Amino acid sequence: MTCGWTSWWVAKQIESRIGAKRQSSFFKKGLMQIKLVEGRGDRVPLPIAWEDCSWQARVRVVARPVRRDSGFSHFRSPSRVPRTFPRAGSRRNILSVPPWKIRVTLPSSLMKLKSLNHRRFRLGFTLIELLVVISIIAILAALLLPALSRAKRQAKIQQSKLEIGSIVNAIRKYEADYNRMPCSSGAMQAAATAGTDFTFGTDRLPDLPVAGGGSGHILSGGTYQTNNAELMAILLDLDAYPNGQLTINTNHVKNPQKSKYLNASMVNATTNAPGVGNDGVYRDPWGNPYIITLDLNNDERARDSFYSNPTIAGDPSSASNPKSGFNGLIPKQISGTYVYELNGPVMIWSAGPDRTVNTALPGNKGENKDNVLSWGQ
Ligand SMILES: [Ca+2]
Ligand SMILES: [Ca+2]
Repeated sequence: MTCGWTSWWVAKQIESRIGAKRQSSFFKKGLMQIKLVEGRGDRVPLPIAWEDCSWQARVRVVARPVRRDSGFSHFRSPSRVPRTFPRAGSRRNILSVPPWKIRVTLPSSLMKLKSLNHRRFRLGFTLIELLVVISIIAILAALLLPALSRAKRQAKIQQSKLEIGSIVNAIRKYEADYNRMPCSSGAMQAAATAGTDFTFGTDRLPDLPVAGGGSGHILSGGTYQTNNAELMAILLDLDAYPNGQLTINTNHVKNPQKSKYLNASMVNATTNAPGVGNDGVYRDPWGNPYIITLDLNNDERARDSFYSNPTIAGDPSSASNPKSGFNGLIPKQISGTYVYELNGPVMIWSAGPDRTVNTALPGNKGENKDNVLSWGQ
């Protein structure tokens, strides 16, 4: 098979080299024939055949015809045209059509001239074939990219679940060793004053993107606000944060056994980097801080400042009043209103792949649906 563009190009070269006008060129039974119009209008069929294509097959005339003496009678009939074909595999091949000799020089070993009786094969591609291959690759890429994106998303969710589980285990081990929760005196006092639990929220951090109204700031409790860096200082036994700021665990006052309860990756960054940053904040795979709530009023229930909201925690499919809690949360009546708590001492959650929360939707809807939780999943 010969690519059409190359056929045309070679034909034009032959035409220019021998100074003849090309009437037409065509393929017939795999044989390219170029009809020339010379002198008295004789048609000169030049049998040329080659296999494989190349973009720049060079053609050079090495012997010019003696026009009048030999005339064009040799070529009046295609049947009288000597069918001389180049030898297959030679770098330079002579197409001899007396009195002309046309040399076709192959630019690379990819193009080989062969006789028509020789078995054909090729190593090159036509433009159409290349376009077909490119189109197939594009279609496969379009099919694979969403699957890869989903796989990457699931991998991050799994990573977040593992990290949340590791934090829960670290807190429970610390509690078992010291018979207290790993937190500062400020958190303890705030919880005691409010008579409730304490949430390590987004203090001194960018607010979570929020839908449904509100600031997206996750409150801690009372007048004392902080984030999970305090917890990490104790669980990782950090005397100072990587940025040099002293922690609440300076001189190991909160962890005198100097035990490292958590194996978290430390990252040389302050914002939006997964892992424990220079500021000591443990961020999820999407760069948002883990929100952690500890039971500090010792009732073995944790009340998170976000998921205690009945709008978020109430199960919309429940017909009862109050509604059943989303993912196992328990409604508790306080001063005529209901809040929701977890039947356990620790709650940890992440805003998930969309990095967003919604204050007006239940926990299993909208922006809250992809949140990664330490409970009920
Ligand atoms: Ca509690
Ligand atoms: Ca979310």
